[in-house]
Amino acid sequence: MRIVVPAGGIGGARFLRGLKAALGVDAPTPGEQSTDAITVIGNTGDDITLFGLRICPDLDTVMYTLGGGIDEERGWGRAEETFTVKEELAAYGMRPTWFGLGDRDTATHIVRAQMIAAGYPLSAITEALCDRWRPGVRLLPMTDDQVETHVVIEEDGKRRAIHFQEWWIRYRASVPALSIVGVGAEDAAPAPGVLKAIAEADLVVLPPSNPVVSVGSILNVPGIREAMVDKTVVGVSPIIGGAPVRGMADACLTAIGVETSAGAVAAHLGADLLDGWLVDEADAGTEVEGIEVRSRPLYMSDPAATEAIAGAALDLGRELA
Ligand code: GDP
Ligand code: FO1
Ligand code: CA
Repeated sequence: MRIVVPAGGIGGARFLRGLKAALGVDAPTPGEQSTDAITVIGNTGDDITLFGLRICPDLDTVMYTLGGGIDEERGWGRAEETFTVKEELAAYGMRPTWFGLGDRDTATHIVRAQMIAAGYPLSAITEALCDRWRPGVRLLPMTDDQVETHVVIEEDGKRRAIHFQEWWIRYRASVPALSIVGVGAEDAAPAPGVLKAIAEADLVVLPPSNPVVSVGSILNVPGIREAMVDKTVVGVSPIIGGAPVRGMADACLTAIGVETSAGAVAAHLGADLLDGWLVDEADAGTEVEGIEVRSRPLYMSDPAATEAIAGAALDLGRELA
């Protein structure tokens, strides 16, 4: 069975671990995992250039999580991380100081910077980085073109757009987002392999990723949503009991005029796209016209619970295919 998963960072990556387990794609020896079963279309809207380095938080979160290099507690960046480079940059007066640039993580960014300078597209760079991490999935960026999510805020009566990372990390999304813009999205093309993977997929599974700045950014790349509409698509709600489990999806949904509820997110994704939608038990009774909604526990509290959620998504997908 071939599955395509458009994924953001932490929510996407954790779900993918469960999906790999549910599909049994983990071989006994690391490095011999089959990468045929799951193609991940990674969100690159969070990407930012800092200190001359192109940083791709969601691609790296998926790569490190599935490759065993993630800091489990934080959910982003490398395990056993130190921040000496960050401190030294600050000592030079380099800005910004709010971004947690880890020393181990910096090696990844240097490899990426060197390959960008040599003319390689992000898709080739991601493949090269995955040669080390062996995530057990095929990880494709949504696009090789530069797309950046910016957030329009109001300050002293004036509107200005800041990078999504600044809005989230520096302001913790406490400044209301008036709108969220995917700068460059209209002119972006799906990365090589993305449309083919969708065309050949038996099932598209939307993980519990941020519906606006993760899944939304991926679906906004011209051609991707359109290609998925023809497939069986099932999704897992990132909203439980009217709130995100973590992160700022509520602030993002408010910015685009969508209520923070499992049902409203499904309706926003659209009945033309979504065939099935898993909501938490807390949201049992949710109905969305044209979409088959099922309720079950959706907290990815441990590997077994996460595998069971992924298994339920697969079951629903098989049933609706
Ligand atoms: P990010 O890029 O790191 O923000 O991660 P994603 O976009 O992939 O996922 C973020 C979303 O994951 C948030 O909206 C959370 O509500 C959701 N999420 C996190 N943990 C869980 C969980 O255990 N269950 C569910 N259903 N959603 C979760
Ligand atoms: N998240 C933070 O809250 N603070 C940080 O300093 C931070 C640094 C960082 C560095 C590399 C990386 O891959 C991710 C990083 N994140 C950090 C996570 C990231 O900003 C967000 O969680 C996602 O982009 C939100 O979708
Ligand atoms: Ca993200």
